[in-house]
Amino acid sequence: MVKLSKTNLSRGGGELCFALLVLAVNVLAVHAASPEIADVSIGQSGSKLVINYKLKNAPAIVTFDLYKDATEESDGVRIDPALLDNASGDCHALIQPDASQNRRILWQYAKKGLEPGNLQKLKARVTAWATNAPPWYMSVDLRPATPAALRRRYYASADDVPGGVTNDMYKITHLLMRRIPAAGVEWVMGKEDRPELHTRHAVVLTRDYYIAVYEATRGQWATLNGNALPENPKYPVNQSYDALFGQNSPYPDSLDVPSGVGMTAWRNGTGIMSLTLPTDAQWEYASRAGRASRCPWGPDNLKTPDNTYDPVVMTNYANWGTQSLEDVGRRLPNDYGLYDTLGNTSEWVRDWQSEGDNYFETFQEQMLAGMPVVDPVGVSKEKASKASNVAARTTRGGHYHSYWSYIDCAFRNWYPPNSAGADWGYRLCCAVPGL
Ligand SMILES: [Ca+2]
Repeated sequence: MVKLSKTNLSRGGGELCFALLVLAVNVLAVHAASPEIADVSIGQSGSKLVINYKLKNAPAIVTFDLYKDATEESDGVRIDPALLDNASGDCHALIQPDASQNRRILWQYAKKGLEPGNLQKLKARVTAWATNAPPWYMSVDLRPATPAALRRRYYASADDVPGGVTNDMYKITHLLMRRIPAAGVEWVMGKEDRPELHTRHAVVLTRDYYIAVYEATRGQWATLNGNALPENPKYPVNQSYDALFGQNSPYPDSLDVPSGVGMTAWRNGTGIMSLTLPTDAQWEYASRAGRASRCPWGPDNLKTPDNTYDPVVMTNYANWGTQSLEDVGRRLPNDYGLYDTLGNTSEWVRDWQSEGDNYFETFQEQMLAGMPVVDPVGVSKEKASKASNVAARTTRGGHYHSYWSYIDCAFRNWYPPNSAGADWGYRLCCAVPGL
């Protein structure tokens, strides 16, 4: 639905003569109760621009874009989202529907060095994201003093994330997560030429999920717990699987997480009760970022003449073969904007080791019927124990001192769940809606 209107503004005794063109757009949602934006208008309050709107029908996460020099035929010039990062009010958050209530987004353009003369012929595009398909980025403020209502903010794209996704705040005081478009996509997991890994097989994940842009860091863990920042706060935090989920975690037989463990602290500190680690399949899907190739940054053109992969190119993307952990986010991201999936630390995922036959036995019926495996959660503890005489949890990706052969989206390793040390880190994940 599109709504167009024009408004003139005045401030004090001066006539600003903005020619305002207002455009409201709502997201087409699948369900009957689709959120709808209505009655958008632009006004001014002091040195703030005010965008008014109403939200109808269903809760939604509301974001907005602003354009200048717009016409009825053209959006004009999009105002750099970086200039809008001081917007406040009813935006970038979950809003409840109320057709009788005007919602307001406030933008302090003067604090960005702009004057009304820079902002002619404005057009505002207000977007309501259905809660089952929320914006692509979610930022969670980990500082305990932050009021719960302000803790979670949502952004339409990487460009809209305040300060940019590589800002240090997302490595120390905030948790930045990216929605992974997984629902209903059939993809191929595993690797044919690595018999110790899963044979290639089709998988379908039935839901999107949010996953952290970075490995969890020491600084984030300290912030969450109200502690002083440690040395190297942007290094990955190293915790064992047991430290996160407790000894004898019953997963996948039960999702219960006892009190007093690391994951409980993450959940209570963020207010996101679905926070956890990705499953093995969720991790690999996110790491591949839509590619079938060994590494998420490119296909065979990265091979050297002797048919191995170019370690120099790998080094651009992954901290491997070095002597030390490093700050997260120093290398290049994959196509989903995730950093360090294949290097720095190997990342715990939820599953028990699910090697070869003990994994495929779990899905024998589907596999024989040629069907994809749906939402795999790995094998039972019993099967994991049988495979290697000790039940071990799975880790994914290589680490800072690993071999080049570990730098592979299909690479999988496993360790006793009480293993703790610099090799092991993790990447948080939560359900959509993570609201
Ligand atoms: Ca990693």
